[in-house]
Amino acid sequence: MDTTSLRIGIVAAEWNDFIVSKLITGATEALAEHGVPAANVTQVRCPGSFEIPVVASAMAGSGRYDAVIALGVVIRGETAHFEYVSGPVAYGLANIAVATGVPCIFGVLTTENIEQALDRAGGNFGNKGAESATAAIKTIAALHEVRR
Ligand code: INI
Repeated sequence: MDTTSLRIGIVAAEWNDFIVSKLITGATEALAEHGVPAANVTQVRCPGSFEIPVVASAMAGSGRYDAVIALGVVIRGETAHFEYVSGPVAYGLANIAVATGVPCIFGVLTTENIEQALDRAGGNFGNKGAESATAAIKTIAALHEVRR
């Protein structure tokens, strides 16, 4: 697959920006390694992870992106409504992807504490942003395969 013409949308939450910014870096660096030009990658920020689906929906529905990567960090210890934020984001993205046919990658960390999040944002357990970029490329390739 020619990755140089792929257009990728990234929607990232502002909450926990000191961790989310590491996910964004991981995603953009991985996209570049996969051959996607930086000019083809659009980044949009939204207030919190709960707002990710509505922005992802607009991006996916616009016809301007081959995939949307959603990045955020939801930490249980900081909110009593952890499930009310993380669940809708996950299910929202899955529903948008199926409804539009545009992959919406779930790169939202849902962790018990900050340490677990940092471990997955370039720490001991890799970078979920980079993994999300790879998942986007692989899913686009899979869809090319079944649609041709
Ligand atoms: N948003 C996050 O992205 N991560 C969090 O950990 C978080 N906590 O802890 O509350 C969070 N809350 C904000 C939420 O996503 C919405 O922006 C807010 O409820 C307004 O709709």
